Amino acid sequence: RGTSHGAGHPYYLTTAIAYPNGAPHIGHAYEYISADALARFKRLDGFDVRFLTGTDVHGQKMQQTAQAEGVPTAELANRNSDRFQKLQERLGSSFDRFIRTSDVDHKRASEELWKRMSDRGDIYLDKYSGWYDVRDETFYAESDTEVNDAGERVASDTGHVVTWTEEETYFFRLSAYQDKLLELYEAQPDFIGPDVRRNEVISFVKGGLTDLSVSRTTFDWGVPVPGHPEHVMYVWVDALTNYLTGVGFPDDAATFERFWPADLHIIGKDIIRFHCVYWPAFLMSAGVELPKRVFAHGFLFNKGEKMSKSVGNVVDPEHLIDEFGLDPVRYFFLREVSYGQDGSYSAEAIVSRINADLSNEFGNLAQRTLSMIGKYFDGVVPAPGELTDADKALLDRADSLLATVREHFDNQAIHLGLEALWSTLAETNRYISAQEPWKLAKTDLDRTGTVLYVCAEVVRIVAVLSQPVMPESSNKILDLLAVGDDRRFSAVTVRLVPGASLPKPSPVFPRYEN
Ligand code: ME8
Repeated sequence: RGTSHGAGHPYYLTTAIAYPNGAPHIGHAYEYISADALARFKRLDGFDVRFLTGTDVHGQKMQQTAQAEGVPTAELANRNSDRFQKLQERLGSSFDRFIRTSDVDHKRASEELWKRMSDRGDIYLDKYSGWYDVRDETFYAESDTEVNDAGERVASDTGHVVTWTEEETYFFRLSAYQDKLLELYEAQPDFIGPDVRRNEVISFVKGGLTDLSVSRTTFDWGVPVPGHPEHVMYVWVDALTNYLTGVGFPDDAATFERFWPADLHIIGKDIIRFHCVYWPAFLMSAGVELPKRVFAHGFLFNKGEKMSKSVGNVVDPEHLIDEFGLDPVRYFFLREVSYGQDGSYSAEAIVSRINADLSNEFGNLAQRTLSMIGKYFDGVVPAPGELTDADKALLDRADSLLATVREHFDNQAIHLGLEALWSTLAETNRYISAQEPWKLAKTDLDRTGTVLYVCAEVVRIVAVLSQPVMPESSNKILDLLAVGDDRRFSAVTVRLVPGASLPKPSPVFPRYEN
């Protein structure tokens, strides 16, 4: 693995940390699956990956939910954080740490970041009065709110009800960072992806930044402000700091120096302002290096409709896995939705992907190839003879997949990586139909062996490169091809070994029958 592309270089990626005020939903599952596929690809490609995820337990919403349920806030946080962690395990997420912002080392990291911002002169005490959305834990200027038909004051962009708050709080001098942020977006064009989000952030910052209220005194569920324990930090200050805690800030210098700055923060499109405006400003103030990239995925909708408890269309991700299986669900979301855009899901769409893409395109090709190797060659990988132009073209195409998939995954275009793999499978299915190895077997066994060898090679390469998306199924296929564990990394150039005995083939992607 030392000679592989990543050559053991560190790569640090994170997901957003969810509010555990309720059960996880499909939107959360989608974020975890996609971040996990990116993490797994980097590992496959030889990087020393650190993948952080977890829960964001503080804030007014958590405290209010706990009060409404009549349980202590810490109990609600623990109970639901466990559910988020179990979901990730069920999804096959390969995280290295599941952080909860109640963890002891996180308090230490948050205090340290605060002190550094304060030492810089960017924190001051003042009176805050304005509108607050508890659901999104967001402050709004009056001009960003309106009165709805029901006579309630709501945030103009989300329609969520806001409440008037007036209290003495600490402020962060965000206004001082407007020019520095604009320079950042200019100098580091990759800082925000996709482009539509970058443009959104730039126009928000150009519109002018006001100082940000960063502490609260009307409730106590949070990290106390150093030296002023009657204040707790605004939940987003400590939440964002989790990315530093996760790599040992400030005490474990070795881990921190190895993995910080983060290579990639994966988040949903609704929280770009926090990650692309507040977060880099906090870090600049504290004198900490900035992350290299923030990528915002889109929102998932149930048959095009927003998922909500009142509509009753919230699907438990565990039920989808029970019904369709883990790898098909992972494949579906990553192939069906253009990563970075909104997407929709439905049982019909999932079934159609399972039957068309997995069962027909990939499963049948693997099964036909392997069973013919069984039938005509006693399950021993045939040695290829002289290659025709058609053979060479197909193998060249399969050999180029690693570079193609790498480029797409490095741009977070997961769907395009999968599209490249599947269009090669389609090409291979056309090849096998044209070559008709089942007919050739009657007249020319050498040529049959060459055709099956070429097909088996494509199946092997696609299986190696599908591991980040479908770890279990891809590995089953590699088992059937007798590809050793030491040949399942990105060094796909090692061809199948003629003469190797294969196990008895069994279908990996059954059709979904209702
Ligand atoms: O925002 N489709 O937590 P959260 C896709 N605690 N993604 C969705 C989604 C949907 N329908 N609904 C939510 C928070 N998400 C903060 C984050 S990070 C320092 C703190 C995504 O539980 C959402 O965009 O509301 C976010 O990335 C993640 O789920 C957690 O959302």
